[in-house]
Amino acid sequence: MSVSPLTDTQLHQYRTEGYVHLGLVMDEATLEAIREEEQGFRNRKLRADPALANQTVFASQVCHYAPAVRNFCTHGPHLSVVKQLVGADVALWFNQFVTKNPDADTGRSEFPWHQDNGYVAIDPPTNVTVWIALDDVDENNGCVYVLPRSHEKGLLDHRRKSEDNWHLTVPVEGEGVPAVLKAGEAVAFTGLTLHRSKLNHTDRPRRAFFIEYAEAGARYGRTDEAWQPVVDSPNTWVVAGAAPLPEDF
Ligand SMILES: O=C(O)CCC(=O)C(=O)O
Repeated sequence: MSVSPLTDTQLHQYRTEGYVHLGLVMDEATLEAIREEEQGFRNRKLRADPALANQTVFASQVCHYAPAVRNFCTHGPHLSVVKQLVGADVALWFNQFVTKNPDADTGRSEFPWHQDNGYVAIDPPTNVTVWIALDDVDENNGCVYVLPRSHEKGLLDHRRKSEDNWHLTVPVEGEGVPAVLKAGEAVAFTGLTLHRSKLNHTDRPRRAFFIEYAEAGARYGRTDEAWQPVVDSPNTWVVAGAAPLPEDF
């Protein structure tokens, strides 16, 4: 399958609003293969911690272990559009399954407002997150909400949600816009776009997979660390173009 190039209007929306819908990016066979890989990670995690059955299950940097995911992240039909958003030199920088189990409305499956760069900053912040629904998602089962134009605020100061919760967050007023998607469809947003997801009120898991791509020449940094080239991170792979050679190569 192929993904239609973004029109000038869509590119303008991404630049001004901080997000854009990409439409269908995964065909049925890929979707099935990736769902099967997700199930494998989830089963393993649930065996280790049965309490996750009514919380969100995360499986990060799964490319090494999951060939269908790896093939999609490095050769998927969405990459042409990613190049439109990031530029010719693109590094696959992060990938993660996020499976929001029904939590019986206890609040444990909420993912609070944050910018992806609030966890690990990227410089320049031209990175994009491609968030792909593996199930149909809407307001009832915990779709992602984006806050239009929030990327214009720059990198915000994120704090732990609470002492016993590892999520980082910032105070936000407003609801945001729900990204209602069919399985296999994606929304793309910038590393500075505030987003969140609410509870899964259904009785079935809400499965999603997201990928972050950065400029291959970008640097990454956590608050207490010096900037490092993105390509020096062990999980990074350049999927288009090339990274610039460092001075001391
Ligand atoms: O998939 C979700 O519910 C939100 C996940 C998210 O925003 C993240 O992991 O950064």
